[in-house]
Amino acid sequence: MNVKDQRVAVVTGASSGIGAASARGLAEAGYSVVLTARRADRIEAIAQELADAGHSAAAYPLDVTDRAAVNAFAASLPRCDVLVANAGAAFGADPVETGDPADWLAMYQVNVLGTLHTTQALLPALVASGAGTVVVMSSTAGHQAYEGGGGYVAAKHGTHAIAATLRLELNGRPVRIIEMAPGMVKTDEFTVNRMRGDEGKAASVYAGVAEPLTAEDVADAVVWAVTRPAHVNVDLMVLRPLAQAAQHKVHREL
Ligand code: 8X3
Repeated sequence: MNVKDQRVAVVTGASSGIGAASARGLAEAGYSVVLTARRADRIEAIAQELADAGHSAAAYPLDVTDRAAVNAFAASLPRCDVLVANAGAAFGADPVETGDPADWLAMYQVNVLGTLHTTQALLPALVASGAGTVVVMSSTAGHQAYEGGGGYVAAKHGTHAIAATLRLELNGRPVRIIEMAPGMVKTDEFTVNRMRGDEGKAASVYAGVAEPLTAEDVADAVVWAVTRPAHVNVDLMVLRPLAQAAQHKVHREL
């Protein structure tokens, strides 16, 4: 296939976890993948790994909270068929009573405005593709509150609101909005970052849980949803490990 004819998938937050796994999955599904994240060395290594395996992949260092940088990135792309708006993070697990407003602001910036910036900037290309897809990575935290969820729950409700609103507003135009809402996923960085580097606290989140979801489990769902025929819109997928019946109902073998 001529590379210029290949459909292009942009993945934000592609340096690790769900983003990196989604980029790998979409490359294997035949997309030319553009990996973006702040850490250039990480995305360049993954792009190289994909290129070595015979896939089309490129790395573009990007902070999704920087609107001017996102606009410049969008202008550099010859086409865009899929956006996986995955970049996101949690900072802290404090109660609302004592949560740090600076953490709340940082979470709003990456989870809500990051999704807004990339979606707005790439929407013209997605519409022009004739069959565009946006995967919005929300969370079960975007649908259900829990103690200590605080600013992350608030921010992911905002991420969910973007997906739900955009789907209505784009009705009649050729862009699908797919919301992925994973529950307990064990990745290298997410919970360690949330617990400010405290590996012990991060490990306790998964204590006794036989099989938390992996980044690859979520990526598998992303690739499945993206590769449905263009008229099929997977509005929302809620993914949890078998051991997590609900946010508060987790089976632990301790
Ligand atoms: C992460 C899921 O349960 O930690 O998005 O909020 S949870």
